[in-house]
Amino acid sequence: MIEVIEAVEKIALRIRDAFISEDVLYSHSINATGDVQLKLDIKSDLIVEEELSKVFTLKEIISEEKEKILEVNPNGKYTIAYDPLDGSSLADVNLSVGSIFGIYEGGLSGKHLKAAIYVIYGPRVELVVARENVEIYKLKLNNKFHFLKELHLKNKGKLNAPGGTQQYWASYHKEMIDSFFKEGYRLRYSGGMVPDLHHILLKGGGIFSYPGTDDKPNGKLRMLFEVFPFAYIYEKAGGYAIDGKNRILDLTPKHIHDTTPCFFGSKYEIDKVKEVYGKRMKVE
Ligand code: P6P
Repeated sequence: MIEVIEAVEKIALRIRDAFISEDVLYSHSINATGDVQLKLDIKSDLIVEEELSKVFTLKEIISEEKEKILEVNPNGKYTIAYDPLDGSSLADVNLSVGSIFGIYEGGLSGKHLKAAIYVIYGPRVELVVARENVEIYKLKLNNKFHFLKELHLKNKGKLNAPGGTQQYWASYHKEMIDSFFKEGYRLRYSGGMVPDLHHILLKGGGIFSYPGTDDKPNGKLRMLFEVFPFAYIYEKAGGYAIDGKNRILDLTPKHIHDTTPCFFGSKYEIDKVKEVYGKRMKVE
């Protein structure tokens, strides 16, 4: 697994450099999920594919930007699913963005995840690696990542990151989000999954939600590249990740680009989601 982490470190340096050298204008191409691609999306995807293809323990790589699975080493052990530059449209307004990696062995359901990694490109470049623990590393001037600390979620937090198009939220979802604000939670939502979940992780607790809505009944965030890796990270940090009723890591996608509603957070907040959504599941 160390060879995968070392490849991600190389990827992080090359994408960081691309932010400085490349323009961020839109290209004329569409990705596998139907998103218009930024030139940085395409450049980042090429960088990731190039670096991961050299890793002998990787059998296949699956990109959020590509329709199909790519076999890179027939004798490899792992499959890696990645979002090369999540929230890339935020890059052209100079907000933080990230790269997300899920490393799977023996299948592509939540239970097959063996590690999860993300890189956040902000005022600092930081790397978070979840195996048995969750560790954060900071990029120093010598272009090396230095271990900072382990990350842990407390029982309850103060941050509320409510995703999704509010006009399409179910009434009970809106009431739940408002109830957190009435308890004094602070709104912290940038529109970037990596910085928004990184924020809650580093502050030790809170809730990030991207529910099913009238316009997106299965949510927006992709299971393999985004939701499973962060569910793994949050659980290893002592938190929880559910789809409203089920544990995220108990789910299995039917297609590699499947999405799911998702709630990530500490115990107090996720228990509230279970209470509100559990009632709805009974009613419906
Ligand atoms: P919305 C970015 O496009 C992204 O995929 C995630 O990084 C982010 O959490 C979500 O979409 C934001 O979606 O609908 O709130 O703009």
